[in-house]
Amino acid sequence: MMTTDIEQMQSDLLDSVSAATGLDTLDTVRVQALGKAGAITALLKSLGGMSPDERLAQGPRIQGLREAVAGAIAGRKTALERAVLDARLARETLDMTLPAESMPMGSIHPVSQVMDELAEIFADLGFAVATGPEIEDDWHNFSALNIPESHPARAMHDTFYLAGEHARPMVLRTHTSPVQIRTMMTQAPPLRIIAPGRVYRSDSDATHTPMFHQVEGLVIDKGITLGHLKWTLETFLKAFFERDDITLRLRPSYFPFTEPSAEVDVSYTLVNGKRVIGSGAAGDSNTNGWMEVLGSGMVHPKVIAACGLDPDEWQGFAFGCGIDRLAMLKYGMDDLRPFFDGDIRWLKHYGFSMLDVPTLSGGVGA
Ligand code: 2NL
Repeated sequence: MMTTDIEQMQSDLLDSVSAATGLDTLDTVRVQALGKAGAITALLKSLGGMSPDERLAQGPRIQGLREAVAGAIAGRKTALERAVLDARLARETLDMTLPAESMPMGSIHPVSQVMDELAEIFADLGFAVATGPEIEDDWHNFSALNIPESHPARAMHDTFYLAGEHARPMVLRTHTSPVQIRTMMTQAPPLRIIAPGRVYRSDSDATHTPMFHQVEGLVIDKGITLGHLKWTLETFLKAFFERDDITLRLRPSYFPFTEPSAEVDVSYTLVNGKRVIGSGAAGDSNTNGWMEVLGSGMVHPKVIAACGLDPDEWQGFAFGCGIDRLAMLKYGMDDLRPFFDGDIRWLKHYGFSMLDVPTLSGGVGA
């Protein structure tokens, strides 16, 4: 083939490439030139039948033609795609200033709602919210809390132990107390904190789930007494259940980490067969009673000392309770298990609007 023919072919093909106004037309040009039966492909094939001298002369020309045309096609393709995208971007505009057409359909889980309520109520009393790891070593979860190696709470059937070799045995925390231990060890007293969060126990039936939620509270200061504990819990429970007719009963109890220890009961009244927190107390035993809601006590001197503080200088009180149980009592659920099923119908029924932010001024459970 003559040089002029190749030059003519190149200029014709480049013209076709520039003339292509759409990706389809461009692809037709590509097939005609470089496809299986394309003109350039035919030229490349013809190299095989040439004499070595001829091939040496024609090869570079044909390859040059192929490169020029392939390059032009690629360039044109990029430009056309860019034009398509630009057209789409110009067409598909969003007016970000328009109001929303409908509200998002998610809802706030009752556990989250109650956690927010607790944070709000205790913030008003000067408590900060503290958090910590859910995987703990056995010192922070047990030893620092005066729970000896032999204590039943450490037994395999209650605690989830992590497999593998660790410097200390690792567990899924069985309460949020290790958060308070860590706070006592890193922050100078006086302290007022609540520690809400997930806790784990190897237990599963109608009233127990292997993961549940707990909140603990801790005050460390000078001259703290059981009187401060009782006032704080009474103020908290009145704010939480949003009624003033709440009577507390403190019963002597035992926890390794508090001395003395007290279980806290609140009075309830039977209304249509359901227990409603408030009023009653003594009176008719058929319609009134006491319900246990919290465990509490004065922080054991050994626990204060384990955290590096002098128990003769610093004292305090602590308490703990289940958040899931608090939610059930306040919002009238009678089964714990649906809390963790993620059933959209249950959430629709018991969930809260994300605009329903608990505030003391607006009512924490509004
Ligand atoms: C219950 C009882 C309680 C505590 C938790 C605590 C934490 C520290 C020191 C001392 Cl760091 N005490 N926490 C105290 C008394 C009771 O929980 O029945 N929970 C479900």
